[in-house]
Amino acid sequence: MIEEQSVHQRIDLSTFQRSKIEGQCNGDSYFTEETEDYFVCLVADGLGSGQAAHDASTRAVQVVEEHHDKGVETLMQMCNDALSQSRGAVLTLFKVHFKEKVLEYCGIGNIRLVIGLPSGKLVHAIPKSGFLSGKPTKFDVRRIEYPEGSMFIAYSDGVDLSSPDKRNVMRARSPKIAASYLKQKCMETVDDMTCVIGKLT
Ligand SMILES: [Mn+2]
Repeated sequence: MIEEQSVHQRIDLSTFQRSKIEGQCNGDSYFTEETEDYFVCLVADGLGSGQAAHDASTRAVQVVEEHHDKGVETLMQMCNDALSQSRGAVLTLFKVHFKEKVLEYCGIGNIRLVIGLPSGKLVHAIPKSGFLSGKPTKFDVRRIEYPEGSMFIAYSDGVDLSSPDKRNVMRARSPKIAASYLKQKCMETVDDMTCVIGKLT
């Protein structure tokens, strides 16, 4: 289990990852970065498992790491290009613009993104089905306005959350508390798992 906690200027963040088989390489990869103006997060799951899956998801991470100042749609296109001649990957990318209080997101395949508003309402980002491997694809970027205190959780398909689980996460006082709750829940590992939880302050 690999865990990280960090409090940036605007985002309180907690993440964890676990490989399907302890000690083996994880086919999931993620990346987060906060700048003065925005926060960007990518969660990618390489198709299959092992090294080839890891290589695919890492390619997407490298793109976002190097070019996170670009727009969501451009980054999706660049990730897609980077994934040609690879196993392919599913991924969700989102960018939070602090000044506008807008979250922009785009997803292909089975990476979940749920946003919990302070009112208790949950917004489920609906990803497009399929995966990226360099084939021409149109990307549908959505945006929502978020009030201060909203939370988000992005996770790969190794994590299985019920509706009560999601509500518990969003009601938690901090991402760290939410992550420790989920780690208990997700003891049974059927697939590589990655979970990124954040609070927008
Ligand atoms: Mn998976």
